[in-house]
Amino acid sequence: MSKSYYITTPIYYVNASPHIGHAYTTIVADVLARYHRMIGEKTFFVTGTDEHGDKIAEAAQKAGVTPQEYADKISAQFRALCPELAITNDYFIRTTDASHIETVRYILQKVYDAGDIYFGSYGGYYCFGCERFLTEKEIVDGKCPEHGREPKYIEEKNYFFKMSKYQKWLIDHIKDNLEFIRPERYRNEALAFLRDPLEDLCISRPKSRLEWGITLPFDENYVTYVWFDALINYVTALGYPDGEKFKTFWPVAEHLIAKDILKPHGIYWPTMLKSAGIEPYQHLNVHGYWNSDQSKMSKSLGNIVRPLDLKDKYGLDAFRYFLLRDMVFGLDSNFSEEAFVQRLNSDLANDLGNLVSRTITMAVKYCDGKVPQIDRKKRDSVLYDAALNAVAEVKSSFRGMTLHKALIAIWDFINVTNKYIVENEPWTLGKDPANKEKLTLIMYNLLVALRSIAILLMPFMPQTAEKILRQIGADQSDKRDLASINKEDSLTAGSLLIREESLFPRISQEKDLSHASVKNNSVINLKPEIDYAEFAKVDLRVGEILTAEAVPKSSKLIKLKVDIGEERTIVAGIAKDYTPTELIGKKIVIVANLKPAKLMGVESYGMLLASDTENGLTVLTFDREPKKGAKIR
Ligand code: ME8
Repeated sequence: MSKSYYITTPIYYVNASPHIGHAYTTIVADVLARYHRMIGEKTFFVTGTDEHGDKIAEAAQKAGVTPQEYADKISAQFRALCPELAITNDYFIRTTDASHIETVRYILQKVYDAGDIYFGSYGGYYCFGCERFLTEKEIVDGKCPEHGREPKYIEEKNYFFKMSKYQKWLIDHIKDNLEFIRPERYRNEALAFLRDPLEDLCISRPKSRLEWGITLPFDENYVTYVWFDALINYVTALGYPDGEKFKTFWPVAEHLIAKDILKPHGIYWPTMLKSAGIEPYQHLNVHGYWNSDQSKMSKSLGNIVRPLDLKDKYGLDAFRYFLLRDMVFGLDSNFSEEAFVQRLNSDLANDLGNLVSRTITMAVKYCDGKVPQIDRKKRDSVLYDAALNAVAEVKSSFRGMTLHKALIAIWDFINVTNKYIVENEPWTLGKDPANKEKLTLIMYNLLVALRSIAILLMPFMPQTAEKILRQIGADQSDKRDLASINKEDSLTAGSLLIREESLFPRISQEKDLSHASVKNNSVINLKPEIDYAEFAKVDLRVGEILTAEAVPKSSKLIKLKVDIGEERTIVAGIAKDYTPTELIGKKIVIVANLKPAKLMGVESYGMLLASDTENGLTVLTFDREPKKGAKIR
């Protein structure tokens, strides 16, 4: 029997439109689903929307419509995003679906009958952003750190789930199954949380305060707490309790979330499942945040990047590639359109796009526009080995949820293939008819390599993979899976090669994309006033540049080692204005407490200050010798 695979995304709140954070999780889930289908596993992929609770009721009220009307509208936006991003979900769930309401009530009754729900009174600080009561430890400076809002003290009679009863079981389960919550940093975070006694979970809201929810099966006056409702979607989607799908897919359930919702998924959900007599899910896969200007993207901060804008501007596969390549799964990443364009130009237009276009152009020219017939015994080995290495790396990256490494491995293979062209110089061989056999063999090997690259790219960049396969004359009956890579019959001699337009046109970087600077402007565009306390939060230091080197493949970035009393790596966008050598020894100004950010794969721990001149940038320095590491006031 073939293996099965079940992948879920969070179901998104319908209080705001999708942004790249949502798009990222859904795209990662899609890559996983496509990969597992490709390796022959029976796959089920679910995404959807979370539609009950205070947040939605509040947003609907503001918009002057009913919660249902509001939910219908925003849920439709999330649903429409799926085909736009080539998402191959098998099911789209809404928590307002009748089947879901029925399942939630069924599970509540089961947990109630097991004696795990009681009626009591509770007073605590409630964050409407998190839709949950916060513990004292979670409140920082009187506010919820996630939403920057003061939680509200609420005291009322409610139903409680005996979560505390399952604390020991959960700790043991997490410790016995080291991959249950991954990567490791999030397992440790969950275990750290479980070091304190677990409080019982308030799972109801009185209808007198909130009506927009699922009525409790055992008390008409209460609706279900939104998290208790939402988490259950993962089993509703499989037809729990009776569905055949539940039997097949629940034992292999993989949840995918960002770190914001680790607690409900890592603590509430497993204990709920345990109480309801359902086995725990297999893995909780947790990724970091896409930040914008170093803070989490959120509607309230107004730093949202809309996925469809980027897709429309640069193309879907470029967008998918950038998100998957630039985020190390588990860590935060800072979104910058400039870094996006750099990747598009270097990895996609230069490395991949050029490889495909020159290979097809040469193959059309030297092989009469068809896949050539060759003597199988003479098949070359360099590219075949490189393909097998890439396959092994890709497989291990999928096992370990390190998708960026899979892309690095595919690009290593692309680069080996580009090198093969340079070393073999088909254009020189083509000048002498005596080289015909050798040239044909080289072109054949290159076409096989293009096929392998296309197959490896299929989960990540499905449209690009399809375009490459079409150009090398592979028809739909071609068995497109990892096992077919390098196989002798993977190309059909005589198939017509089709030269198409370039896969990724280069984007001009003349216009500075990320730093809109105001020059020669009669009105100075000042930012809003801040008080001294806010300014004092910025830790400015004197730093001495110890080493400087260009960041590979980047025309703008330089990696610096700077001494500010301790050694720091800082990546600065000044390569157009300074050579690395002229920077060494300079005393500069550093923002020392900026959150680390990754630029072209290099982690940067701070930022240097610079300003515009008529012809580029100038780095801020001093007119008297400053003390290294000194504070700037
Ligand atoms: O929490 N970076 O819904 P939600 C990366 N309804 N991913 C991000 C992100 C960012 N800046 N912002 C959002 C909810 N996400 C609940 C879930 S599940 C039973 C209920 C992604 O609309 C990421 O996957 O706030 C995160 O966990 C999720 O959207 C939160 O979506």
